[in-house]
Amino acid sequence: MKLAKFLFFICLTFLILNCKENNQKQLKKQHKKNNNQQEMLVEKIIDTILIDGIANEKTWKKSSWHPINQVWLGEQVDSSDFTGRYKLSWSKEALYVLAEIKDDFLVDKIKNPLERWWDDDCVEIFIDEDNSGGNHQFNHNAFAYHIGLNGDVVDLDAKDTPRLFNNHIDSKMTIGRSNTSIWEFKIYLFSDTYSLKGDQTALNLFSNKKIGFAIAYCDNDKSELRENFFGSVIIDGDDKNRGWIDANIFGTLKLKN
Ligand SMILES: [Ca+2]
Ligand SMILES: [Ca+2]
Ligand SMILES: [Ca+2]
Ligand SMILES: [Ca+2]
Repeated sequence: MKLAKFLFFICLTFLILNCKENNQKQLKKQHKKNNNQQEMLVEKIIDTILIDGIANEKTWKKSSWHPINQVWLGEQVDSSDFTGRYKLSWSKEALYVLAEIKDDFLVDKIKNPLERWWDDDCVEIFIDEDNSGGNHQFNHNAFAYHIGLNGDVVDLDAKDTPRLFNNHIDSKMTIGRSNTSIWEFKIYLFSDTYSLKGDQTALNLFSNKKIGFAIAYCDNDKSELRENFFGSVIIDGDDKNRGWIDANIFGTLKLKN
């Protein structure tokens, strides 16, 4: 009898695991992202970018701003509560992002970076290295990096556990006048076979490469929970808080020399 029970549980576990894997494959297939959705061209760096939160590089001076102006959660607010914009560039080593965020109250009250990281102010950067689109909730088909005010980088690992991915993004933020912060990011890219215990060598970038990308800001000012969530891409439908699950909503970057 005991043996029968044991065999039953083994079979059940196998079925559940198999089902989960098939579901993820199915999801990837069903929702194929447009190869050029909300496409933007990104020019290569023309000088070395120092990650110091100061945008005095020639590369930044000649790049244009793009808005972070889509309400993904919460409501439209006035420009002193939140205004955000960003610039992009790339090198063989990494993708660079400069973000300028105006936020009236900077909140970092949850000391453990792995606890409700989205309820403190943070920049969220979405990366789908091969622009495949598809589900990435419990796998590394894409990443949803939350970068806190102190530079900690948090995402879920392949088993739904929050982890620090501080070796994926170098960043520095400085606070200037009028509650405006300047963030500089150097983002290393990893393939969908990435594992925390595996090889940590980042991929090389090259001209004409396409990358799934979006950037957002989680704004909390005076509340227990996040008040608003503003993103860079237009998301159809009522549920706009889908970036952490679904890489189909990301825009597309095309790298140019
Ligand atoms: Ca700099
Ligand atoms: Ca605010
Ligand atoms: Ca992918
Ligand atoms: Ca805030």
